[in-house]
Amino acid sequence: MGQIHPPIQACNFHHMTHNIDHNNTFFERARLVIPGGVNSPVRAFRAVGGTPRFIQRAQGAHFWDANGRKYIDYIGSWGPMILGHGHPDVVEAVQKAVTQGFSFGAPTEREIELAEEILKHLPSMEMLRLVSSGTEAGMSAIRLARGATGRSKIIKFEGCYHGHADALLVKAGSGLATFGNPTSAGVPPEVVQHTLVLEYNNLEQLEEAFNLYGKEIACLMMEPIAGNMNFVRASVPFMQRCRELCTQHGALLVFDEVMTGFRVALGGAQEIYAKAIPGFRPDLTVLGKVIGGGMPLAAFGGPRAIMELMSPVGPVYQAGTLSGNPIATACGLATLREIVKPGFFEELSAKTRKLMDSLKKAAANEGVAFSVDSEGGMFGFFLLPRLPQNYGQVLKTEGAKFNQLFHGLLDRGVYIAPALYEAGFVSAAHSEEDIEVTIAAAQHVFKSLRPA
Ligand code: KE4
Repeated sequence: MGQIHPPIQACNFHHMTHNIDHNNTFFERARLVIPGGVNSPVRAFRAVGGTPRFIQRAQGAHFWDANGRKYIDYIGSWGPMILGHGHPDVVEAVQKAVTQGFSFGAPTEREIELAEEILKHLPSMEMLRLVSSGTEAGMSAIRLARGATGRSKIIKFEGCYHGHADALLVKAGSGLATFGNPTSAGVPPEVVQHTLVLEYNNLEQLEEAFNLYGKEIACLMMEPIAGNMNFVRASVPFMQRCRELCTQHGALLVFDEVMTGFRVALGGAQEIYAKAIPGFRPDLTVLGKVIGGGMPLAAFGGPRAIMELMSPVGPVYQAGTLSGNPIATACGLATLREIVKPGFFEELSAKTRKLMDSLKKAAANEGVAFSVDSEGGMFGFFLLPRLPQNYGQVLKTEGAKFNQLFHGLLDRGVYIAPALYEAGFVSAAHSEEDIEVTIAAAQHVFKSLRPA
């Protein structure tokens, strides 16, 4: 007689029946039809090894994998899920939106509402354009900076990621302030010949680059707090110099706040730097993740004089079938309406900082070198005695140790980023209990990481 199937509702979770690991089954099937079995490389667990978890559903601070295993989620879709998964007001807004139509290819009121809401919190921006991904927003901002200045060269920093547009897939050149080489196959050298890659927080290289090429530089693009090398802050003196040199040479300062926007503070990282540097503001800002609430939505914006260079008003072309998509704008707007509520960021910041301080203490108890940092609902930690200031220092982390930490936590139901150069995220849905469970799990793992 065939296997007696459990009641239908249990089937949804593909419980580990007869020791079948459904994550593995899905992964093998996925790899036959999708490169690496994933639609974005970091999800494949290649850096940490093991089988990616195929997520069946998520709720609050948790999600469940194909075996019905529950995890505390510190990825939050790499930033968007700042409220946690399935916030009732966001679900309701999206459900209502889908009954009114999925996509029109024509303007809607909600795009205006979302634009107005975003602009309310970012005084450096008077206008913005909605697009469908951070890559698209970053790529468009570069094109706009080049159109606005009539210049071709751009500066970026090693360890910062601004999406996968060709001109940005560049690694540092050989010597100081030399032009970059492609980090990816398929990017012709001439496409990156105008991209200068400098070391983050390196004042000397910054000065040299502007001395050599100042009048040819269209923009300097940076993550103000670099979440793509886990969590590295631009020092205030460095940030001040970026601003001064851009102003002095007529280059635009482009803040890539796809990850930090509406995540580290309501006004993003630029609000934090404006507190340290009076009158500070970037020229252009790139946004994504939180403003879409988990749906495909991103944006770039700045002063009216620059933004009105964008088609159809000005000569810089950019377009998108699903830009400002009505379901995505409903999701983004409902998300923003929650995070603007009084006390939201204070509470999120305190919870995130408590988690970091507790992890640091747990590591210290086992003599494990561990440094932490956080801002708002974004955090980073390093198996290093001190916080790194640039990509080279981040890479001093022993990969094997990180992998041990990653899998030790994963086995205890705590899901952190499967790569040591990625940041982590706490949501409003993470409870005191979630934090306690995480700390307890980390205490176990740090014991196994105790130095010999
Ligand atoms: P998307 O094209 O992935 O929406 O955004 C690109 C991007 C731009 N700028 C910053 C600062 C970003 O962090 C990102 C995307 N972040 C990665 C996580 N490090 C997304 C995760 C992934 O690539 O799957």
